[in-house]
Amino acid sequence: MFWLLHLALLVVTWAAGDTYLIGAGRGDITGPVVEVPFHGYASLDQKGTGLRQRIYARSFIVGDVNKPADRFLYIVLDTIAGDTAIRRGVIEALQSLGGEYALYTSNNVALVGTHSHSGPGGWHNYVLTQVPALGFTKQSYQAIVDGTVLSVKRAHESLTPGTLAVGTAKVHDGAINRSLWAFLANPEAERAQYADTTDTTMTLLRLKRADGKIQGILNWYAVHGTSAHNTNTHVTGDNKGVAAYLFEKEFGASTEAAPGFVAGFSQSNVGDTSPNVLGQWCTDGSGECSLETSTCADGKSTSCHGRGPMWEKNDHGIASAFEIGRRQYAAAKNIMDSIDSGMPVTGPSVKAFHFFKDMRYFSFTRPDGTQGVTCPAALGDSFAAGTTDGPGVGDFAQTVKANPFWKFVGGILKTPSPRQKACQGVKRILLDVGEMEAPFAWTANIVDIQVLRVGQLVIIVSSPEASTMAGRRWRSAIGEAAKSFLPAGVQPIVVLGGPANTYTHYAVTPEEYDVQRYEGSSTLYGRDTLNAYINLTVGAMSYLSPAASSVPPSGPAPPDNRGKSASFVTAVVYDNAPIGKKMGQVLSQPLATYARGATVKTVFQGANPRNNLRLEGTFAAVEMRGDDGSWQRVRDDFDWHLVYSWRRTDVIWGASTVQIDWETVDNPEPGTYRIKYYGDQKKPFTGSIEDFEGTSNEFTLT
Ligand SMILES: *[C@@H]1O[C@H](CO)[C@@H](O)[C@H](O)[C@H]1NC(C)=O
Ligand SMILES: CC(=O)N[C@H]1CO[C@H](CO)[C@@H](O)[C@@H]1O
Repeated sequence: MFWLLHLALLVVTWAAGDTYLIGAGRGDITGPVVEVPFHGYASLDQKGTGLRQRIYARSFIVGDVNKPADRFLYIVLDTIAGDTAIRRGVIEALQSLGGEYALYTSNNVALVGTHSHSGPGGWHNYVLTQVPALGFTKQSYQAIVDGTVLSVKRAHESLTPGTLAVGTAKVHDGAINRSLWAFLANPEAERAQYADTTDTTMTLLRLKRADGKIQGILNWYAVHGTSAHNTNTHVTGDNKGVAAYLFEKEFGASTEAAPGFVAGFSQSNVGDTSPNVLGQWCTDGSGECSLETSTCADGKSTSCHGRGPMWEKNDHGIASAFEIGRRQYAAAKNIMDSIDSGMPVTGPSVKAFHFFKDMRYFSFTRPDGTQGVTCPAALGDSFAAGTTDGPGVGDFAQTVKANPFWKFVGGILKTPSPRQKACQGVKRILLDVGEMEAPFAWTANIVDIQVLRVGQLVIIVSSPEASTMAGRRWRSAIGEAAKSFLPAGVQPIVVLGGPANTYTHYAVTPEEYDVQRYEGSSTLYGRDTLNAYINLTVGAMSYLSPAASSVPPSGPAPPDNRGKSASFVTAVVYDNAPIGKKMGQVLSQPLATYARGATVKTVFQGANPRNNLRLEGTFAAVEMRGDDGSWQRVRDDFDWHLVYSWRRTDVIWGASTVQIDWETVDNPEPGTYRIKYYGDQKKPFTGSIEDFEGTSNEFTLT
């Protein structure tokens, strides 16, 4: 009798929506914005020269009100990807805080990159990704770890009972498929099930507190963070950074939003998507690039470039990044308008599982019953060609002489073993990274396997950049498995977030692998990579069932390479103002009057911003004069349209300038304004750091 009643209650709960513990928080992770190579395109020339937009960690916590230890922490980082070094650093820091922070463990923490290609590099665990970053830059690493931990603290402190709802919208103009030739290799019957060649659905989760305020939103949509080109040298979160900025700025100021409202725009099955929605064109004037190989008249891919919606601006892709970000922001706003009639998240329990798996010769049973096997990591020769969004890490040969990091790693290129060659099948191995251990591991052979669940929402946490079709197959397999423990009639909602936890390049379908375009060539563990991820995640789904009371064995720990590397980024020696000039002095004043829409330009005597990252603070600000004559800050480094640029003008003397540009296209009120610059000088001889500021003349905006 009792159990019948219990069952009835359970059914009611599933139907009516449930209360969970919810929390969200944001932290600044902006590392050194100058002189450090950006991570993404792997172009050594792409070293930072300034900041367009601070980058952030955004943390979301969902827990079971009845069993608060059952929770997960989903972190969205404005970085290229999640990473083993960062994840270790964050979990260690949370564990050392003790108390309830000990609840955040490797089992339930997911670290997901937005895949922006415009942030400082040098924080990775493995050699391969350190090469274009000139090694391991502690300052870069620490900024991300510290800012992430702060975002978790804020999310944790905001924890309160609340509800979750899911809504969706189509974003047709946010991405195109950049590897259509490979996509077309998938079976026709399978392709016929879908209208589009990339996933056009944005899925949004709203976290609403019991007091009616909205603590945050978290959504998933697949589009590469490559709107800004490999010639952009200002730090930004690319298109997803724009979307989050627009959403937080507008919605965060509304009465509906709780204090500390956070908007997370998470990446999804990003593999073969491009934000360059106007297609791929040859810069030599020969029209569109070839479908099959993305090459131009000269037979090479170097002059083939994707075009963003604002490509004609010729501004390193900045306006296109804004536009692709705006489209995602607009979709998220649309979902919010009707989410109360959307899908409430229902059902008892919050569960998570994570374990490590060594992918070297892992044999398993494929969905069709045949045997599959994965291989040590390797990159094929199409990897060197890069993509139409920009060259990959692959211009290795060109960087051998120029890059001092090569002397450190020895430049050893290994000949693959016969077993490895056979295992990788059609892939023509260029870099046998999974068999290279000198001076330490070149890339991950041990991967993260993780899935999270709250109610009927299931989140696959994907280390690789899954291609469109790979993501579809993976989600559908996980959805089928989830049905075994969801009540009859409750449809699972399955999303995929990545690249997460450790970067393992790509995962394409076996059919796409056979085509060996860039994404297939970068599918590290061979033709069965995707099937292996599906086998491992589906095989562990019982840990997500409401009845589950244990977590899987953690598996072999990946190597900790944080102490093993070196940095070849030169330290700041000192800063000096030229004789007769002062730090912060204005060298070029703004005009007296501007019409709104114009760009206000001010140049200051400056110092190297690496002396103090000013995390949670600002290098640049705009102040507006109030009626009482007092000055109020109205813009800072958070704002996309306030741009900070640093330039070394005298290397020997240590002199530099800072230019602050305010693009007044961001709806300012007419009035009287001034520009502020905040800097930190490294003093000659003593090496001590001293802060200073600069203030421009007033100007009028009409
Ligand atoms: C994964 O492969 C193993 C080993 O062959 C097999 O026992 C298991 O059933 C497979 N799991 C799934 C979910 O297919
Ligand atoms: C439906 C769709 O988005 N198709 C596009 C896929 O990408 C190619 C270019 O790579 C476009 O030409 C298609 O229009």
